[in-house]
Amino acid sequence: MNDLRDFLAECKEKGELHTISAEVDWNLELSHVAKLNEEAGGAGLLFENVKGYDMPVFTSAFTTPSRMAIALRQPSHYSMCNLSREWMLLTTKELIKPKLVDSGPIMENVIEGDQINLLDFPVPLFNKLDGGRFIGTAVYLITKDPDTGWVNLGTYRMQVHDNNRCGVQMIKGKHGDLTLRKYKEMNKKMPAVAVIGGDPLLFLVGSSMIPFQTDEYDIVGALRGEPLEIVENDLTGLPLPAHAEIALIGEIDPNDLIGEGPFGEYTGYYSGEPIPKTFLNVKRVLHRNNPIFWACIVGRPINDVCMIQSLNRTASLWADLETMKIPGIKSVYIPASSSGRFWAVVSVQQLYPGHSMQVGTAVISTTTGSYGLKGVIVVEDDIAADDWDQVLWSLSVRYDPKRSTQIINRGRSTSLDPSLPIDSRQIVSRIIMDACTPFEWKDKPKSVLLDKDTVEQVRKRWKEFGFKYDPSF
Ligand SMILES: Cc1cc2nc3c(=O)[nH]c(=O)nc-3n(C[C@H](O)[C@H](O)[C@H](O)COP(=O)(O)O)c2cc1C
Ligand SMILES: [Mn+2]
Repeated sequence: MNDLRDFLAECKEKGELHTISAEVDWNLELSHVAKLNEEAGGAGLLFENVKGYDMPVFTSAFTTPSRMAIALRQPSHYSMCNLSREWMLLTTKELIKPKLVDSGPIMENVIEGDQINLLDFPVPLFNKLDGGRFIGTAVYLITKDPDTGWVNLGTYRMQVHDNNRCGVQMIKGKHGDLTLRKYKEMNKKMPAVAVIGGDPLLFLVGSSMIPFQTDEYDIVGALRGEPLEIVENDLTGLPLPAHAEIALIGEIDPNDLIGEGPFGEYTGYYSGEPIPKTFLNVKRVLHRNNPIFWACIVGRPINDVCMIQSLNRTASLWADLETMKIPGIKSVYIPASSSGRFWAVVSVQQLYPGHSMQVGTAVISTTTGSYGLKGVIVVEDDIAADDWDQVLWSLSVRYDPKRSTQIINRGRSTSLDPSLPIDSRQIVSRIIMDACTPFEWKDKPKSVLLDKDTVEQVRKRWKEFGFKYDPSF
């Protein structure tokens, strides 16, 4: 798989793509059709006939694990937990650098200077109170560290301001922001390219917390199992994926700001009032012949963003815990329904007194868990971290609120947490819920377990009982 087109073809073949040929308006209608289809657990959508445009729009790429699995080249029955584990394993091995090629389909069309109009693309208005039309949702911004040459891909939402300027909302501390600060010190503008399309892994990796000074391209290579093809653009010298659909090439002036937002976010709430933010001044647009525009629907979970965050935060939290070499970790899960970031569940085989609480306190101290997470639930190893019914059962029968809870008063938060007052969202409290029977108890309650011999006997006689399905035990 080299590009978005290959991904769409594979989705189609597996019944995971629905094409809409009826005319749909970019103004609210498109996002609403997509959102309602996502809520029904529907397929990815390709809008072929967007009012006033002849360019198709793709949405809902990752709202089910089965399509996420296609992008990740994993078996389609894999759960999110399985997919995260594969991600963790592949990205903590040797990384694979991209391969520079002379040309690629992204060079097929070039638009320069005053010929550029960002609204020549079928940019949706997603929700009624959005500050404008957002061209960048399924997007990644490419920048380069002027000192070390580190190439970063980061997904930051992008609102169209006018013909050739669009906002880039880089939250403080994100890699794009750290690089921009260097340019600011040098009194220079930062060259940057916003890209849509290419291998879908590019967007997945661009929106993941990849470690500082690690090139996202190398992570994409590791997940692909082969190098990604890149071309070097003459205007900025930044490496672009050769098979991308659309590239907006330009620069960001660290000292020039335009009011951006609000935007109906993946938490199900709007981000606050318009705030002055940096923007991309687009000097050149590249696109393939017959380009496909790609967008992520937002609003209340489940949506693409929550799924992506669930995937990459589960993987990075799992990797963090592995790095700490805490024994007994069985599975880790940050559910998409927690907006893909606010709650974590870890399953652990308890080996010594205090072990389960060690896991809980470890989680909130990891790189992943120290940002925005507000709760950890630790369960015993007979329960998978992504089996919510069993997790709730655990909280019912192994958990005593006073004994099993610890509250941490101050942790790093996110400005997108709607449970905090709008003007003080820097700090959040955290809760650790230890839903494990204390290891040191001498007199443990006795689990009702099925008798092994009888189970074996039942398995042998299964067909005799007239069941039409095979035993799964
Ligand atoms: C669709 C989507 C939109 C996002 N929008 C933003 C955003 O506007 N600002 C931001 O800082 N992070 C945003 N994120 C999260 C970042 O992509 C994520 O933190 C990523 O790690 C950033 O890359 P970096 O670590 O290289 O800075 C978004 C993620 C997704 C999936
Ligand atoms: Mn990065």
